Amino acid sequence: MIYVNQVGYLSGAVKHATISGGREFTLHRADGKVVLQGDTDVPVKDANSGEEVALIDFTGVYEEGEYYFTDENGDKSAQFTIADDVYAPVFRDALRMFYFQRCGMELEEKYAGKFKHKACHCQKAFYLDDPDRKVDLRGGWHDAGDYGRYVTAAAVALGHLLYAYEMMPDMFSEELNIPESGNGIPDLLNECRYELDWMLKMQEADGGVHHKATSMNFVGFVMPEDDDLDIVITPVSSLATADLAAICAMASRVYETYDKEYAQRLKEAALLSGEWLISHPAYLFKNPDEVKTGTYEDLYDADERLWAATELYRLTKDGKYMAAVPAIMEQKMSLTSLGWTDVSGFAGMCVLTAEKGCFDEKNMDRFRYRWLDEADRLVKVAGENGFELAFHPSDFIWGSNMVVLTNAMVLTIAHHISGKEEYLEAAQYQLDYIFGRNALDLSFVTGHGEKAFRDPHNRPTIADGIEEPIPGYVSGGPNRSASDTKANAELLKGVAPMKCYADHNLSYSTNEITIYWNSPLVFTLAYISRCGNFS
Ligand code: G3I
Ligand code: 9MR
Ligand code: ZN
Repeated sequence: MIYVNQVGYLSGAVKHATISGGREFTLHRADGKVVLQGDTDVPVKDANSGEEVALIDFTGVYEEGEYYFTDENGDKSAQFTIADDVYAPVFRDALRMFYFQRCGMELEEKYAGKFKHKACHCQKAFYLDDPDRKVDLRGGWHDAGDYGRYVTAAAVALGHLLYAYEMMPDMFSEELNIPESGNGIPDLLNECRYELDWMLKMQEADGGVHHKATSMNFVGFVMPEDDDLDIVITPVSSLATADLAAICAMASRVYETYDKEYAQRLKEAALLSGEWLISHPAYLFKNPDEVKTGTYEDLYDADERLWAATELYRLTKDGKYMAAVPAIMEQKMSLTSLGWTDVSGFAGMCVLTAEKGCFDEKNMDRFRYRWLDEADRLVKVAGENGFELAFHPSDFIWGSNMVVLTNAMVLTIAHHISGKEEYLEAAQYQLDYIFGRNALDLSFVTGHGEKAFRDPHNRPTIADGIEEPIPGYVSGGPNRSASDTKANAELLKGVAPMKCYADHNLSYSTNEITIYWNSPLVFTLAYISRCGNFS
């Protein structure tokens, strides 16, 4: 068996495949013509997949075209492409995913094709701690396969996307066929504004930000417009408040070129939440008893406060925001993590990508060392296993594909600040895994790759009566602690971590989709498409 990146390889990039159950390989053109033959080093046992595997390096094959491998048993790998623009279609679909997540507006056929649907969740939402108070909360993106909208999840998705735009604006000039296309503003900014506008509605006049807006219970498998459950807004949390302060400060900087008024509005919102943070202690979030939807439980708000402080400082240069930073940095946090529980990596990105002289050298160095240390660790772990995945068995948690993709982000940013190619190569291997170089022989992105997953836990996909899923969605991925009816401790007894997965729409703990699992794919693809064609 030979596992490949089924979407394909950039002509000039490092090209690896993984072979299992043998050593001999043959690379063919799609018409069968043999291009390369060889055998690998002695296979070694890979703890993540439980297989004996070895590496195939075919970096020297540059010619554009369609290819496949066979092994000594004649087994054929998935077909793949080598080309300079090989990631353009998946990049576009991964970005258009956010349009399909839009809430509160009709998705018209001219933009959504057969995946069109009517406007959803247009009713007023009410406040849990003041039920007579109601508000128009239309807008934003559905978080995931459910129809909830959660501020901390939103901020993280926006963080990945807006940093991608800020660092690589040239990668986002293509129009995405969304309603705002052609208005003179890059479509990534149009799309992100849809979410930012909703987030602003979650902010109180005193700056506090409500944690989430969902129904009391998860609705059944219906189209969004058929979900008529009441929408409840849960209390303010310091997590949501800090995340809003951070992302609005960051967004204010990014939108400044295109819309000064909007940038000003974002800045005011950021400052307001910034003040709230200074005068309030930690208000963490626990689901109120009657609310059963996602919690995004996070017992620690220091990393959110750190992200807010660095972004607010970068925007205003007001020293009061940085005053608390050294103390915060003494606390336990990674300074490289880019997920919703630990956002301290966004503080890292803020500092490391800032204009020269913005942050003092001592702060910069601290972030730089931690970042490069983590990137070195990832390179080392990747080098020690058969799929060159920077994972140990314990890393296969709920949403493991987000960890793979944010690891790829850490590596690309390390490449950005150091220029060391080994970081970029390791980032490519993480992307290879997502696109099918894994022991499931499966691409984790719908519609991209010969054997792409097809049955996500995504309510519209389940309810729309259309055979195939919307293309461009990232699956949560293997989860060794899976806990649903299609993947759970009993069914997965003895199954290797990388195979703890079910391509089934009931498997929410391995096969759901979310905005913040797509967003790091967008970042990684932008970076690799731009810089990965180097060897
Ligand atoms: O970090 C620990 C790890 O140390 C431990 O070894 C491992 C063992 O299970 O657990 C890890 O924590 C897991 C955590 O995700 C990691 O982020 C928890 O078990 C796991 O239950 C938790 O899952 C979260 C899930 O909600 C359930 O709370 C996912 O991260 C989170 O993405 C997901 O989010 C849901 C929303 O609530 C609702 N909308 C859909 C969305 C996606 O599934
Ligand atoms: O659809 C829900 C999904 O978005 C969540 O991630 C998941 C875990 O909280 O829950 C899903 O909803 C299920 C609920 O938890 C239990 N009853 C069945 C629901 C649909 O599968
Ligand atoms: Zn909706």
